[in-house]
Formats: sequence, C-alpha cells, structure tokens
Amino acid sequence: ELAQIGVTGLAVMGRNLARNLARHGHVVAVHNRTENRTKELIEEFGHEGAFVPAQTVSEFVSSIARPRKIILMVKAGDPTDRVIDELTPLLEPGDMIVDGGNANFAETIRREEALREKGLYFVGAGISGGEEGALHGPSIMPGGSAEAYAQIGPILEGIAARVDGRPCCTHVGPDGAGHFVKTVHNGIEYADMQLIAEAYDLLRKATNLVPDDIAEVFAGWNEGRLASYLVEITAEVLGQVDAETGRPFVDVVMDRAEQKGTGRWTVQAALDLGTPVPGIAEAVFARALSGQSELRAAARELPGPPPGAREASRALIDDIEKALYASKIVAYAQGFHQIATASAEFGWKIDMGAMARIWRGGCIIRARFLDRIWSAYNANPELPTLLTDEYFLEALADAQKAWRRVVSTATWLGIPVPGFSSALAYYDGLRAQRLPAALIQGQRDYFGAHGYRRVDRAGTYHTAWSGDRGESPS
Ligand code: NBP
Repeated sequence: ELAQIGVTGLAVMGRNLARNLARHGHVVAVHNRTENRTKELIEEFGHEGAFVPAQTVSEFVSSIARPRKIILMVKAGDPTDRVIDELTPLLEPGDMIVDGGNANFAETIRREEALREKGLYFVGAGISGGEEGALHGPSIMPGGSAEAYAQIGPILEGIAARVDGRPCCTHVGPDGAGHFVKTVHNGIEYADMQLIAEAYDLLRKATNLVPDDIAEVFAGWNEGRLASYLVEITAEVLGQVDAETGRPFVDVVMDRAEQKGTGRWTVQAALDLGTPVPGIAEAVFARALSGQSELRAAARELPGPPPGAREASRALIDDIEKALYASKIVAYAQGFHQIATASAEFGWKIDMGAMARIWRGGCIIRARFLDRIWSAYNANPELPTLLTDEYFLEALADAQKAWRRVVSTATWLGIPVPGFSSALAYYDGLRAQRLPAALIQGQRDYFGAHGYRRVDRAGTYHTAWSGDRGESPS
C-alpha cells in the first residue's frame, strides 16, 4: 500500500508527528538518515497505526502516493537544505515538501521560490508544542501558496490541537509567513518566561515568601486571567523539591539560561523591520547576561542600594500580579505589532486575530488571555496596537499604580526587572505627547547635517550650526 504522507527526520519531533498522523488514520511513510531511528519507531510504536518504513531516500519517495506530501522534521539550517537537495531530484511536479522545523523565515522564502521554479510546492510550517505537542496536537503555523494549503491544510488541521472544536492551525500566508509567525511566537515565549521569572524574583526577594509559597501564588494566578501553560508549569517547577538535597529544585539549578536562537531571530528581524520589541529583546539579553559567568563574577562586589524592608504583604503580591499582567499585555502587543509590520512589508495579509486563535492550544504560550487578543482583532482587524483595545486599555488603566509601584520597589531594592521596566517604558513612550526624539534630531542635524522636519510646516530643514545658525530647507 502506498503511503498518503511521508515524514523524514525521526528525532523526538518527527517521530511523534508521524505517530500523530498514524493515529489519525493516515498511512505514513517514515524515513531517517540513520536507519536505527526508523527501526525503533516501528518496533516501539508500529502497532499504533499504518507505517511504511523506508531505508533509503528513493525508497521513501517511491512509497508515497502522488502528488506526494513529505514532512521534513530535521535540524534547521544546512541539514534542511541537504535533505531538500536529496529529495527534489526524486520528486515530480505537484509534489510537496513541508518543512516543520524551526527554519529562519528568510530561508523559507528562498526555498519556496526555488522549489516553485521546479513545479514543487514548499510549505514552511511552524510547529509549536515540543514533543508532547507533536504527539497529542501541536499548534501549526503553515506558510505557502493557497493551492499548497488546500492540499495539506486539512491533514495538518486534523492533527493539530483543538480548542472549542476549532483546530489550532490555519493558513498563515505565503512563503515565509508561517515560519515568521513561529519565530515571533518563540520571541513572545521568551518575553513571557522572563516576565514570569521577574515576578518570581520579586516575590522571593521583596517579600519573605519561599519557593513553595510562591508555587501556591502562581497556582492561584493560574485560576485567573493569567491562566496559561507557562504559569501552570512555573507553579510545578517552584513546588519541586530536589530529592538529593531536600532543597527547592529552583535553588539547585545553575542560574544560566540557555537559548537555541529563535528569540534572537525575532529581535534580528525586528531590527531589520525597525519595529520596537524591547520586551523580547530584554528577554534575550537577560538570558545572555545570566550566562556571562566571568562578567558576573567580576561585578559581584558592585555596590547596591542600602538594604530595604521585605514584607510578605498581600498588597505587594497583588501589585506584582497586576504588573505581570500589564507587562504581558505589552510584550504580546509588541509581538503582534511585529507580525503586522512584517505582514505589510512582505505582503502576507496575515489575519492577526487568527494567530491568537491558533495559539490558544498546543503551543507553549497557550493562555486564556489569547481569547482577548482574538476578540480584539475581531472587533478591529486594523487595530494599530493591542494596547488601545477596550479590554486591554481597562486592564492597563487598572494596573497603573501597581505596575509603577512594583518597578520602583524593584529599583529601590536593586532587583533587576528588565521586562517589567522596559514594558512600562514602551507604554509611556507610546503615550507621550512629545518625545525627546526632537532633541536627537537636533543633535543629528548639528553633527551630521541630517536635517529635521518642523512641527509647523512641511519640508526638511537644516540649521547652519557652525555658521550663522540660520535655517534653510535641506
Ligand atoms: P533535531 O533538531 O535534533 O534534528 C535531528 C534530526 O535531523 C535527526 O532526524 C537527524 O538525523 C536529522 N539530520 C541532521 Br541533524 N542532519 C541531517 C542531514 N544532513 N540529513 C538528513 N537528516 C539530518 O530534532 P528535533 O528536536 O526532533 O527537531 C526537529 C525540528 O523541529 C528542528 O528543526 C527543530 O528546531 C524543530 N522543533 C523542535 C522542537 C522541540 O521541542 N524539540 C519544537 C518545535 C520545533 P540522524 O538521526 O541521522 O542524526
């Protein structure tokens, strides 16, 4: 029997995605460079559905019914190109490659174009949810042509997570749109994790709470508007006790956060687009700072503020909840603004509300709060920023005192809160009637004759700073 779909790359993600497809009744061809992984899959899980194992790439390709659909779950970067190069000579017009890896969207644009010229479809599908998601239903963000989606969409929607009966998968847009959205998803994930970590740090250092108490605080928050996978697992991690030492797990783990690069890509893309995403950037840099062992060792004796009072007051805990919620709104607003900007720049026509909708299940940032983002864009698809949506505006208004109190308390106690404080600075920056950018324009004109625009008439002007200081059009 010919397979209806193929998966090549059977590490944790590919293996579970293949099993997910088989469990949904598809006949799945499976292949991996190192044959052992294919064997293991069949031995351990072959009974779960119909698999067609292949040893070689050509055997794999010929075991799939035409037009072929092949999902790639190999390491992003060069390995992906190598596998595409091996596959394409064996494929025929109308066949399709779906790259489910964490590709850089610029590479997806390049690959889609190259394969389109050969008459092949290429779909860059962001897949979120880790190995559990891949098996039980991930959030899937496919980008590619509408014709390609018409063929692969129903299959992907069938294996995706579901919330309220709707699949967490939709056609994001052409070529690199899906991988771009997946990248920003990960950037938002970095920002959200950093904000949660700052909330924990404040609860630990500004109040007298111990990790076990803080686990309960997070578990409580998970019952309310902050309900999310990340808050839920935070409570679990904080409640964990190290079996060997009996100490809180969080105290025996080295405080150096690692990263695989998608957060960095989000910020790099944002820099190229000129879109401000300071919350995501701060999160990436906070991980980088944590890993700077020598720098941190050298700085350990730097003076700090005089010791401040620590009080386990209910009021401070509630303030931190409000500051966390407000900062989270800002971080998501930044990520969504980046998606909207890229969508306009690359002509992707991304449905912003649908992105919030497909993130409600399966992925790492799944959260109750995404319903609000979905409704905000449903009410106004052209919303310039989430911050001005009625619901979010109210939440931000309600958080004003708490948010500012938390940031100033942290500042006075010398507790770093780059996420909370940069979110507040972004918020105040957008709100400002006048920004000191006018002075920067003056400085630029002074040293570089870059010119400036006036508030009272059209045109660009230059002041003769080193001459008579008269103004002329430039
Ligand atoms: P890895 O990212 O660790 O990749 C391992 C797979 O790539 C193996 O099947 C390996 O084959 C294959 N491979 C490599 Br490496 N070089 C190859 C080459 N030159 N030719 C053919 N195959 C090659 O696996 P993963 O963690 O399962 O992730 C798969 C993709 O999904 C990645 O792009 C990842 O970024 C993305 N992703 C991962 C997660 C997650 O939670 N892990 C979540 C979302 C997305 P071998 O067995 O022969 O070495």
